[in-house]
Amino acid sequence: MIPKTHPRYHSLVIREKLIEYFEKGIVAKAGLIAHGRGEAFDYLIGEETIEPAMKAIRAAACALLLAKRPVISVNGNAVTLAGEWIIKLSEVVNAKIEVNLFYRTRERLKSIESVLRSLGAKEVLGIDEEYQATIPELMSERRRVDSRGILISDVVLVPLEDGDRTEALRRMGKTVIAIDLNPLSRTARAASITIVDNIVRAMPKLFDEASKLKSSPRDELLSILRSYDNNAVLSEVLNYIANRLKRMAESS
Ligand code: PTJ
Repeated sequence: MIPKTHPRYHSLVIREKLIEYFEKGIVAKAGLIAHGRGEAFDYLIGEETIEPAMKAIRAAACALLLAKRPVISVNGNAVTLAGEWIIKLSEVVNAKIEVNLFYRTRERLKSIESVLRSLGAKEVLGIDEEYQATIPELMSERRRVDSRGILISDVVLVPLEDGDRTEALRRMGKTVIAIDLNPLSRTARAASITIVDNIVRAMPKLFDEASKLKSSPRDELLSILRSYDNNAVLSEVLNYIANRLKRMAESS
């Protein structure tokens, strides 16, 4: 039991949940390592949603609302850290939910499906073998996609993705929205819109933004999306980190 007064209470609660879900077979072993990497980058941005991330969240909300066939791709870490927000967001932007795993086993697919269903998901793609298709040129298990979901999607939200698949999805002409705390990762660099923020903070904000923008005219959404520049936003993130560290170094 972690005392509420502990200065890192929230961070410790998240770690405990990941360990618990790892023991239940939902989070992959490498998911625990990935989280540690994410935490290190979260320290660098100050564990808050910074302005460049907010710009990306706004653009991502527009892309999802404008999409004809949006899909939210779900893995072990994403369902553990943001399961309920995945469902809420899918409802507001009318997106399909697809389980897509790097460390793919039948057991993990089924466990993640049952977590999503217990949180209220009505349809979960990526489970039924009958609809299995493959992404060309991709060797990892993540090449297996659902023919009703990612295969025919135009916009895909991929929290905690790997670089190879992000690049493969871009080559297929899809708009890829990544949530990744590491602004230097291949995923962050290859995505169309990169939200450099912790999934725990980014998903509720993405839901709020999509709910607010849902009634906006299409032209307004298009204009926000067209004026978005992912390379410029990634540069803003790096400048933010550099300036923050410089200020901290000067005051210590
Ligand atoms: O459940 P599976 O089998 O699909 O496996 C999932 C993992 C995460 C193990 C798999 O996708 C993987 O190996 O991912 P990577 O290549 O390690 O990339 C994960 C990225 O997510 C890294 O750049 C981390 O910095 C970042 N990250 C980790 N925790 C968070 C995060 N980004 C946002 N929020 C987090 N909480």
